[in-house]
Amino acid sequence: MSSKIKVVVTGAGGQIGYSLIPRLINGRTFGDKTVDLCLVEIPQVVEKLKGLIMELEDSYFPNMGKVSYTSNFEEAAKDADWFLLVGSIPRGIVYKGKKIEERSDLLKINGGIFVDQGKAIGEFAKTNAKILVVGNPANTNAMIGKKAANNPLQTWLAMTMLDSNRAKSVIAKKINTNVSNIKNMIIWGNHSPTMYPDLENATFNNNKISKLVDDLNWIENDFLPNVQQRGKAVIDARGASSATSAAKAAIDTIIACESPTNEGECFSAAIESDGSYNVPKGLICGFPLVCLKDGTIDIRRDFSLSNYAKDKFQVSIKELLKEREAVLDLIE
Ligand code: NAX
Repeated sequence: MSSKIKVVVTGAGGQIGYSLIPRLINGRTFGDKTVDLCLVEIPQVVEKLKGLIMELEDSYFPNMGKVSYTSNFEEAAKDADWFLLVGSIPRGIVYKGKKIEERSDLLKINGGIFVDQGKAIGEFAKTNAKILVVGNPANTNAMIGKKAANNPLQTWLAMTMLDSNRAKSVIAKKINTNVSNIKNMIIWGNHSPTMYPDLENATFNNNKISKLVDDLNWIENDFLPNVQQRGKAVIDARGASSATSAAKAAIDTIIACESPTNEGECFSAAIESDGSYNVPKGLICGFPLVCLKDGTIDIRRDFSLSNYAKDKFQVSIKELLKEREAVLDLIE
């Protein structure tokens, strides 16, 4: 085995955590590296992680390194290379007697967590640490965390890979092919129902999908709502939010960030805007991303957007600006 990596997972006792954590040490996600895991939970839940650790030990993972658990995030953050910030209150559960359905409620409850976690990551993690925020509202949580970390060499991302994978699945069914043949499925904007899944720039065997599916009625009334509302559809169907697909998407994001992107391709995640595509600077926004040869994650800036796409993207940018407005006290 070539080297070691330390990965911190918050919300480790939750649904996504249960599906995600074993895949971090399966010898594929981080190649042949030995993976030290630090699992983080709130004090009321943290002791239950002993059971998960027993299961990991019983699962025969040759790449598993040291596994620890804690409710002290600062302790967890020390010298970590990767953070999967999953821990937060999901939509749909009852919190302090109230059912949490609105993003505005999620913003207030979860935003505070990311100030403290951001500070600890900025101070104690590796300088080149990568941080993937999964807990919702993921984009704004990542913006709050990045601001608090104040460490420009660390890479903060919010997850939109699940939306990209969902969109690939819908297109693959429509054109009757395997999901692996669909590339460059960009999710622009926020991980929320305002996101814009970009069918115009997606490709199938190097051909634009838009040439195969030239059906604006289907795009507008089927494809977009299907992808944008899929999270809610899963909650309605199973009584709980997406877990195994979310875990797989987090793994796909890590893999995309761990090795250089193939020429002509890109992957989906939200990253801090530098003004590319006229997105206001500082927002954490869904873009087409590439992993460069030195491991840097960068925005791919050579896609063009039709007026139709720009209008859709604007709706999501406006929502991100509104979310930023709502948490100004946490980022000043
Ligand atoms: P669960 O409620 O099953 O698990 C969340 C866990 O986080 C709980 O065990 C809780 O004790 C823990 N937690 C809460 N605050 C914490 C803190 N400050 N430090 C450490 N742990 C903490 O939810 P789950 O289904 O696993 O979903 C987790 C989050 O992912 C939710 O916010 C959910 O909305 C979000 N999602 C994001 C997706 C994305 O694509 N970005 C898709 C799936 C999912 O909806």
